[in-house]
Amino acid sequence: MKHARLTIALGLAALTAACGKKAETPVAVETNQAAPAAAMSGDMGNMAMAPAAPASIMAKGHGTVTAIDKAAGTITLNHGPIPEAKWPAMTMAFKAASAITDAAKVGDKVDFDVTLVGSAGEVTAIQKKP
Ligand SMILES: [Cu+2]
Repeated sequence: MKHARLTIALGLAALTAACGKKAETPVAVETNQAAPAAAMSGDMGNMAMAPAAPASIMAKGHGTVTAIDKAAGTITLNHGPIPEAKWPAMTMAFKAASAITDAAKVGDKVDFDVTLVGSAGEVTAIQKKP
């Protein structure tokens, strides 16, 4: 009995340790990026991959459709602030699938879902406001 209890206690300790390690991971990543000297002698192909693509952010927005380019697959929206991306209100073009560019019309007031990567974004869903 005593032995079994000890095993459980050790298991919990291991879990706790794992959590602590996870929290430290971003620090390790930053350290790698701040050490280009070591990478210089290495493979240039890896260097190009090193500046990791910015994380994508899923966000919701509200705005007005100001242009649609079905051939280019873009929709331009005059949108309000998007706090998830720390974006102010602006007018900009987003990538959009044909289902979205076909459904939307210039002048529509819409709520939309958007996936943002850096300064670019793709509208993944759009809903016209009544
Ligand atoms: Cu914008």
